[in-house]
Amino acid sequence: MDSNKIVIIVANITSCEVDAIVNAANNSLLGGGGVDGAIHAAAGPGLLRECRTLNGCATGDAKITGGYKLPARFVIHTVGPVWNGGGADEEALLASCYRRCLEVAAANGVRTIAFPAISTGVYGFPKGPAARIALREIRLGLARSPLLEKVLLVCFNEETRQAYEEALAGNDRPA
Ligand code: AR6
Repeated sequence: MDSNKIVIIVANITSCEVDAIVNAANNSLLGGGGVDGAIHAAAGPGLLRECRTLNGCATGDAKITGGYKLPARFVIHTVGPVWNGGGADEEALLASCYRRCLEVAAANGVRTIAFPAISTGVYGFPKGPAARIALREIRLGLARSPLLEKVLLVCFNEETRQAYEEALAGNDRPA
């Protein structure tokens, strides 16, 4: 069953040995804080050089680069929505991030991929709803892409891990 391919881990995503790691970036794709800063620091300056050629990225979309000094071969950069209370299409935009990352991954032969909890840091998206959206889109993506063997949900804190565990068990509270 596809759910067996989804693994929740607590880790620094920069150390994940997968084909591709996902970056929760901003529209410029030129770096920032949080997971974006950690990925650029670990990948080295080659990543920023390649990002400069991409002309940024729309919210909800994704673009791929090399992984440079990272163990991952690729970085898939996506731009999550800033949480504004829920009335500005945030849920659809976050779903689009996961969907586009998985499409870009499939188009590049990616078999193993690691996601951070997109938008749930600086961008303020509530962790429970974000976890449910992530799981729903990843399950749909797994059903569409038989090549995908493993999807890591990488948590940087206990709250995020809890949100994923609850969403995966299906015993979470409704949004
Ligand atoms: N590994 C895994 N997860 C991490 C790591 C890491 N090394 N570092 C942070 N997280 P955030 P956003 C978690 O703020 O909310 C940047 O400045 C973090 O605990 O990195 O999408 C960009 O340039 C949280 O659960 O991303 C944008 O301007 C999750 O990653 C803006 O932040 C996302 O937190 C994007 O905000």
